[in-house]
Amino acid sequence: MSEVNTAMALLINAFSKYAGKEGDQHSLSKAELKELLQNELGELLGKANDKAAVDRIFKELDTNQDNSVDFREFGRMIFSLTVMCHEYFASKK
Ligand SMILES: [Ca+2]
Repeated sequence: MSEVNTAMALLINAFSKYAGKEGDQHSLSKAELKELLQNELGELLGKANDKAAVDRIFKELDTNQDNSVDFREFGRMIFSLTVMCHEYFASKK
C-alpha cells in the first residue's frame, strides 16, 4: 500500500509546514488548518473552501478545545483520511 504511506508522509510533512507558520510550532491554528486543507487536500476535501466546513472540521479535530489542533488531534484526521484513501484506491482496482 505505497499510496497510503505516501498520503501519511504528505500529511505529516504538511502538519509541520503549516503548524510552524504562526504561534505554536506544534499545533495548528484555525487559519493554519484552513490553509493546509485548501493547499494540500483541496481535491480530497472539496468542501474545505467552505468556511462552515472548515469551522466544523476544526471543531471536530480540536477535542480538548484549546483552539488549536496538535499532532495527536491531527492524527485522528490522518487516520480518517487513510481510511478514505484506502477505500478510494480499493475502488479503483
Ligand atoms: Ca487542541
